Amino acid sequence: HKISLIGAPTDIGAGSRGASMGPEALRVANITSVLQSHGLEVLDKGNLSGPSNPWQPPVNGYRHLPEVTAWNRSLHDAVYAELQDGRLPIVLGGDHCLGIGSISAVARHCRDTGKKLRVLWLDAHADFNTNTLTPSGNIHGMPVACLCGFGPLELIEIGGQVPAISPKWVRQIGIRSVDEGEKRFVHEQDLEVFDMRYIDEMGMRAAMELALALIDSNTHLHVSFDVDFLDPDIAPGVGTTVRGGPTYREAQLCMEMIADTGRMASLDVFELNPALDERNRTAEVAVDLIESLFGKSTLMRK
Ligand code: DIR
Ligand code: MN
Ligand code: MN
Ligand code: MN
Repeated sequence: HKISLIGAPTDIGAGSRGASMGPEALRVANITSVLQSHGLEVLDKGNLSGPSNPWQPPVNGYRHLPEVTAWNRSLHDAVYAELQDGRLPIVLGGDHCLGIGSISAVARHCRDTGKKLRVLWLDAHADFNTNTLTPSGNIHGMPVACLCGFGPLELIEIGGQVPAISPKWVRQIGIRSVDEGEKRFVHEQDLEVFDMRYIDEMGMRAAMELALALIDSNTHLHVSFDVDFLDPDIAPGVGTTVRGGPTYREAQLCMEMIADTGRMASLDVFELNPALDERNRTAEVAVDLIESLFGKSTLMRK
């Protein structure tokens, strides 16, 4: 696969400012040359542009809905264009509200090409809130619900079909913070969640074996990597740290098992917040893990 980097510098859906600087921090951490060192062809498409963050309170349970819509439309178009061109898009976020534009484009591409879609959602949070369930109004807590058709029309229709995806296509890993109403909704919609309790008891290997089960040569595997998936000890540079996340080794195993499928065809890297980081170390750990997603391994692989 040939890779296209798409920067989406906004924090429009988040509860703190700074994820808008994520794309540049990933570039400073050498994402391009690290991928090139594995023989991959990388084209950095630069950054999208969109409305600035007006920092307003929620309206009808949504903060910044018009601005979130504008950013996601533009990201949808950019991701869809790269996929149509036969390339593997890596979205450099930006907050996780952008998962709506990115994954709705991936779902559209899968409809065009007759592929089955599997979405791996690596996150501390389920991101399954709606405007009535949300405690914050921040749309970065709602992208999975929007993709499954639960959200405002302007967000759920971005990919040209409502819903963009089925909850059955999603596997969530690393979850450890779900709001009260959101919990009930996750249960109701029967999302498949490998939460930290599961990973503690069964191990990352067993969790990933199940999350990756039934992937075949006709599967498009999309990875949506919210950097707050990682334990704050290794990844302090995010807006909403939640203690008790995967360690460096657990995260490496997760990425290596994804790489082993050979089916990852699109990737998001969201919620990196350089304003809260320490000397860019969270960006560096993210790039290190992305390297594993693209097949870095200690020894020759058999
Ligand atoms: C919380 C925080 N569940 C909310 N969400 C996220 O505001 O909806 N933080 N995604 O990263
Ligand atoms: Mn394709
Ligand atoms: Mn998230
Ligand atoms: Mn999160």
